[in-house]
Amino acid sequence: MITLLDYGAGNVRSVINAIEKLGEKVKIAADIDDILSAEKLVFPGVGNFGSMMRILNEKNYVNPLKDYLRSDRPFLGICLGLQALFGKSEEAFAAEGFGFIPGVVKRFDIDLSVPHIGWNGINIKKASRLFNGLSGDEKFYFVHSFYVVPEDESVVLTSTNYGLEFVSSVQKGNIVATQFHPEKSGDAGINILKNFVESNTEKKIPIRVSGETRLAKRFVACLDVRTNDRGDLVVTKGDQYDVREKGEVRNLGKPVELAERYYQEGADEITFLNITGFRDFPLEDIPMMEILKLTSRNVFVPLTIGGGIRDYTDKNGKKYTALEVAAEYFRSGADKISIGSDAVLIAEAYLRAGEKTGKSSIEQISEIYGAQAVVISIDPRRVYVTSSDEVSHQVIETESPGPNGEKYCWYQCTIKGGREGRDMDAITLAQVCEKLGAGEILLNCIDKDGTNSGYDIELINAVKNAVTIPVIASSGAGCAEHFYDVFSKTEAESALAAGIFHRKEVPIPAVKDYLNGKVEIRLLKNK
Ligand code: 1PR
Repeated sequence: MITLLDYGAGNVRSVINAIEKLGEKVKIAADIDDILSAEKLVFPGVGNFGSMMRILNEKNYVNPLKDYLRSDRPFLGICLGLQALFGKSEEAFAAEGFGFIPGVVKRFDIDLSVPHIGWNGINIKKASRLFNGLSGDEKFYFVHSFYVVPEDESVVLTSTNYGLEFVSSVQKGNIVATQFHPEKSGDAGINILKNFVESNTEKKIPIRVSGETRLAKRFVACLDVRTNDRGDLVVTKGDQYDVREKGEVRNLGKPVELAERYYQEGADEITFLNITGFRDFPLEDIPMMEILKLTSRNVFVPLTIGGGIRDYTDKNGKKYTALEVAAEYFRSGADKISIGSDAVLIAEAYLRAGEKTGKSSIEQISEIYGAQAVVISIDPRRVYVTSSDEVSHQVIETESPGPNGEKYCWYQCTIKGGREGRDMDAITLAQVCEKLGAGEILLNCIDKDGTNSGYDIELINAVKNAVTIPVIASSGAGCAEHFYDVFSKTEAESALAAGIFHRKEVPIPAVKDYLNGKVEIRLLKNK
């Protein structure tokens, strides 16, 4: 029996699903006794070091956890569950960790995007039963802005390279902890969990121990979801955001089935966008929650969900906050949430006020769940102008002139699924949202959406050069070469596609085959 510590933040459902997938029973610790009597304890932590330690202290769990660690019974800490083993963290100077492993938690200070989000490798430093069945060149899923620095090198199990070499897992007796998320790292991650759950495995050092690891470029499969006219929830796909064909909503398949297919085919992340979220209200939108719960049972890569995340008053006048909506999504299996229309309104309010209020959904959700859990989905369209000072927006000079030969354009943000243009440009929106605590930009492009004509490289470069957080390039992929283009002509960390996967024009394995050896990517083991 595995005892799991759920202190209320983040997506523990995926850890439970992964361990149950291994045929093991999971019990969620309900009180101090459950911790002290645990045979094996798993501590998944997502979010913010300060709020984690505050909640653990409020529940009087800190001392029982310290006692458990001192008893040297099997323990697996994940992400913040690793950082909690240390003393001080730069994320919350006032907070005190368990101090079980002497050392500190530092923030990445590198000239790469922070948070470190994506699939990276591990340099194995010592033998461990955790590595049974691994060949050593697997990649694992990381999503963090801070890393641990132990005083005693002997506890270091693995390191990983991202601007610097940092400790990505530790082991002290039966106490192991990883910065990466095994429950979100596909088969390689399930393997690590299996080795933790099964205690009769001997120590191993895999055959292929790499010297330097590299962050892979990420492939995101996106499922635009809405109800069709008969009320069925379907995966649809727009053509420049128009999802109707002969008046009918295009139906490209069932969300859960498609998500599982893309996972099996090697997608590094799956994104669900509830494209009529601006109309509906997620907490009443049970089918969308069900999709997430069902998908997270069999899909062990990160899940992002977007659509309708905003403060809301229901028909009975009951008020809900965006934070409550996000919390329900995280509890249902999401790792990240994506905010679309509301982000534009929040940025407009910020620019009017000229200062942060701490009240926006971006600020509140990133405060509790961490910046890495907040994605901003931008829906811009090009507006051509004859000169760069014709408008007060951030304008770029373009290689593809406008209908009247205009050499300049700006990218107008829209809300409500492209239905309403706003007096805001996409570059400014991305910059403001980063300031407010967002951790990643999903950069769509209405002009390119569903056209198979390739990504808008100019837009992606303009936004990527304006922010320090990761950017997901989206809209327009029509062939494997388009992925090579975006990864060779921009610094985008990820590339998202939808139509070509739904219409089976270019399956994910074919894209990865084409890019293998050209770009650092995550390959499935049977490759
Ligand atoms: O505004 O917070 O309620 O969120 C609504 C979400 O739904 C936003 O993330 C918005 O991008 C999305 N959305 C709204 N309407 C549409 C539509 O298509 N009518 N889809 C829509 C956005 C863009 C991409 C698409 C890529 C790749 N779709 O996600 O998947 O363009 O497509 P391709 O590879 O086929 O070219 P809120």
